[in-house]
Amino acid sequence: MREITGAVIERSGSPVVIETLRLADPLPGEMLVRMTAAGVCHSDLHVRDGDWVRSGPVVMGHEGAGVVEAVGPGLDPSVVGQSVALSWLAPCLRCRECQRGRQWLCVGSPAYRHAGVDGTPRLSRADGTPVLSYLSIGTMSTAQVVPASAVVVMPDGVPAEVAALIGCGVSTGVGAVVKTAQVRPGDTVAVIGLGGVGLSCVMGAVLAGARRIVAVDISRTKLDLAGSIGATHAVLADPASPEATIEGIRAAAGDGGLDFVFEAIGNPATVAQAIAVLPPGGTAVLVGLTRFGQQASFEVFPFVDGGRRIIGSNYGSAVAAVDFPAYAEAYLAGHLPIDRLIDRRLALPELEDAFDRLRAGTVARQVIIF
Ligand code: PAD
Ligand code: ZN
Repeated sequence: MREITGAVIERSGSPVVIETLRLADPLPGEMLVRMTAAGVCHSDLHVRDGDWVRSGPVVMGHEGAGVVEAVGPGLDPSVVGQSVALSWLAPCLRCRECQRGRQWLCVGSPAYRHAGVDGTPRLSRADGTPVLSYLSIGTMSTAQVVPASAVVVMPDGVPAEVAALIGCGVSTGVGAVVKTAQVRPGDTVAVIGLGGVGLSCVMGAVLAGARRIVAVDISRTKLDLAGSIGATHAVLADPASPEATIEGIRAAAGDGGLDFVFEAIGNPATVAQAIAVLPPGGTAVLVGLTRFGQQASFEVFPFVDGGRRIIGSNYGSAVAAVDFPAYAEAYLAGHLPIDRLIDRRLALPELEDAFDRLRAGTVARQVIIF
């Protein structure tokens, strides 16, 4: 048992309160991790703003890195002291999807209960009230007890803030391109929405050898950032005239048209644009997540007639134990400039301000440094 400091929301839609909490020791199958960095992803904002209904009280955060401080009974203690990145989908390793290697579709993960491996929380308030940990890792806290299958050791030399981003935004965006869509050298790609996830799609497209990479956002600053990491064309989107945006993307894609378009916002209007912009044979890859219950629409005849496709990409089809070290090595080799995505570092008590900036769209990726 120890005391930690965590960013708690009472329920979806409530503001963040920084609280001192009690953290129980790890059970078999769990590890105690001292957090070193935690990214602020729009998925946290979906929970904070009540777009997604989740139970509480819950410690926020699902993108993080840390150092293993202790392991539960029966686990190999040699991991103690190692720098790690955390997966927000701790695979159960037993369900059919895990067994067939599709861990991003795991149905038995403790993450869905936002608790420890046995389904009970490790955190509590001084009065004994149990407190959940978002996706079982609740990274916006000084330390957490997490499922061992969420813990991935990082190669030497990877900064904590880079490891944190590998835990969500990078794996989601790069993986959508190289794993889910399997973009090939010479392909033409567009990315709509250039936050941490969309900029990671751009990095993934560069890694995959895409010939043309069309970046689309309402912010010129984000377009410039995308250009500096390898986007070849920029389209300033105007939400008031979607037709002009669609024409701009088509023109930037050139004669061959787009092989793939990645929607990295989670807005029905831009989902519709991603589908509308496709040439025959093109694929829309939906990465952004909407509010619960939202629907998008498209004209059916040309979609079918043109053999177009729509695919959803969860967690960039990540198998964390394999992909996280690979992305880290790609960073070290200079092939994934992950550090370039980070444009603000903050302390845990500044989290509400960080959410304000994310809501306003004025930042790429913010990272809490512990
Ligand atoms: P973010 O808010 O940092 O980025 C969104 C970007 O979209 C910003 O740069 C905006 O300026 C831009 N934008 C907003 N409206 C428009 C518009 N109409 N046209 C063009 N650009 C626009 O978010 P993020 O990068 O942290 O996350 C993006 C989404 O991805 C979000 O919905 C999040 O919940 C989702 C996500 N999905 C997964 C997954 O597994 N599929 C994982 C992690 C995050
Ligand atoms: Zn995320």
